[in-house]
Amino acid sequence: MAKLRVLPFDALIVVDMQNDFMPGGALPVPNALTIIPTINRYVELFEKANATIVFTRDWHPKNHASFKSRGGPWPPHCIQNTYGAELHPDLIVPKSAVIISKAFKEDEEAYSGFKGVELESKKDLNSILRSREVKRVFVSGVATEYCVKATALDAVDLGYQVFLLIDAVKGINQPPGSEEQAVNEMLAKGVVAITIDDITLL
Ligand code: VGL
Ligand code: ZN
Repeated sequence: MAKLRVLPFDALIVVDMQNDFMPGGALPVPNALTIIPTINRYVELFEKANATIVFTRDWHPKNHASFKSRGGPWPPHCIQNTYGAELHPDLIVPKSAVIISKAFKEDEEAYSGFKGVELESKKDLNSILRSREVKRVFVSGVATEYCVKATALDAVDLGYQVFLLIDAVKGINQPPGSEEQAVNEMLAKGVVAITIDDITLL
């Protein structure tokens, strides 16, 4: 495959690289720390190309409907304004990055970044990307089977060309095989899996 050149109308989406999803956190994704250096390399490439860089974050109120205490599947995690909800400190987060918060309403689950908003402007991710004339999105982060998959598939439905950064995602993989299944689902819907070696600046 010829290398892909990163263009100003591209967007990197880094999904939910928050402390609670890292080992030791409330809802750990195995080996999630190992993708941070690769994500940082993508961030630097996209920054140099003047492309859009988006970080999504799970941003739950403390009584969120997805928590076990309310009959949901998950332990409490990513509670607004706590350490667990912060992006991991080793991530490079440029000043110009767009931060998208999601699942901040008590009674609504939202896995996809496209269900989130930039809190200050209240703009949703699709409007932000459309106003910047973004055509292609490159998705990384955690968890492959949940928020990464939901974000990538919404992007396909919204008409973006979608790349999955396969060297920069991690799944919970419970039961084993579920991460691979999620990747295959994305590929079947037109998502293209690439690694950092498939990308170039010039
Ligand atoms: C996620 C489970 C619960 C994710 C968020 O970021 O994939 N998974 N909340
Ligand atoms: Zn959550």
